[in-house]
Amino acid sequence: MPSQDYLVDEAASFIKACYGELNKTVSETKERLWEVCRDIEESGSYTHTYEELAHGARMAWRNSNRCIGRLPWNSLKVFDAREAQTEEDMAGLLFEHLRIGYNQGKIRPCITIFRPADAGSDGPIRLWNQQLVRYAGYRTDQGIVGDPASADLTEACLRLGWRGTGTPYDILPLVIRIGDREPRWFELPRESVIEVPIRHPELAWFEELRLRWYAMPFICDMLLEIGGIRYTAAPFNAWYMGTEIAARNLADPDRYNVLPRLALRMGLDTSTHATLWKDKALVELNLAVLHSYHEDGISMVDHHTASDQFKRFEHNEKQRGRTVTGDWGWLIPPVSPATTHMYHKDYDNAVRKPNYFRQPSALP
Ligand code: HEM
Ligand code: NRG
Repeated sequence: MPSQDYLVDEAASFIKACYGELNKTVSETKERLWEVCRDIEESGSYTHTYEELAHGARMAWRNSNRCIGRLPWNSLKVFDAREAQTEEDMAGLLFEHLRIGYNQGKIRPCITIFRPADAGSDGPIRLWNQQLVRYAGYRTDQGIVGDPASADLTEACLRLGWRGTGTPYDILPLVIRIGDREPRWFELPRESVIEVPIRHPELAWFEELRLRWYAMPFICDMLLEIGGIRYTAAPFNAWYMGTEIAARNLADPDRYNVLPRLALRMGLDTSTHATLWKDKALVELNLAVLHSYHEDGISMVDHHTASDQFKRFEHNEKQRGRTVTGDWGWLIPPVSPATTHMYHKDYDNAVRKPNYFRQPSALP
């Protein structure tokens, strides 16, 4: 548990910043500061109002140095799930969030916030999934079948008694653990898990590669810290930038590694790097992913548009009298990075709060 001094300092600087941005009066701010300090002294902690929670989660997105998608930070929809007690209740709320966030393809950025680490007597809530929808990765003698990034979670799920069908695209269950209770797993409602078969606008044979990805990223494993309060389960979703799927998930040698297969089908000379066969295959794969999501009516942004939007975010922040922090190595896209403005400037990678943080893996 954080010390009381830490909590008071963090809480006070958050309340001042938050209330300032929300144009609260000086007396309202003072009153809330007094109340928060009193609560921390009396009980060791304090509870955010819905307004503080919602604006805090939005500030945390604005402060996410690795995120290129921050332009609409102030439109994040915030679901307050601090009252949820049982694993069943939590699973139900997350499946509801999945539907509302997906919104039939017109994706809305949303977050569900469960009770923080030191509230309640059961210990912290953790979701074991990296993302709500992810493909299993089975370790076999012939290597991994499915997504290698999910190999550990897949083994943990198998130990809990879950069984997949062994395809490269099995959807993992949601796993929730409250404190040191037994972890519980829930199969996702099939009808809410939308997937996109990847095809190419010109190359008709492309679909024979049988590549697919799920519609929407829904991060489950980060810790949201607002005013010294640590929300260990605060899963959020928005939409994909095409390169995340086409240049990384499907292309990385230690993920689905499809470039060699794709290059072969394209008839490229793979005998030497100098033919740029990887680059040629990458471009067609990126085109195919953008085309498929677009044709299916599912929100997705290409990396050039995302970079223009990030420029607008930088402009907006300047207008508001704030500076933008960023992690250059993450902001630049993994294909054609030097075509974006971010490539040609420096970013201050200072960590501001509220923010989303990596936390130790919850897996046993
Ligand atoms: C990272 C895009 C919305 C928080 C990223 C990355 C991309 C991205 C491309 C780098 C991911 C990687 O290389 O693995 C977008 C787009 C969004 C969006 C297109 C559409 C609106 C959000 C939202 C949040 C968020 C709603 C939180 C409320 C983050 C965080 C990271 C990140 C915390 C760093 C993740 C890590 O350290 O692994 N985003 N994002 N993003 N984004 Fe966003
Ligand atoms: N690269 C990961 C997802 C990381 C977050 N990206 C977003 N977030 N677009 C992947 O699954 O490829 N978001 O909230 O939209």
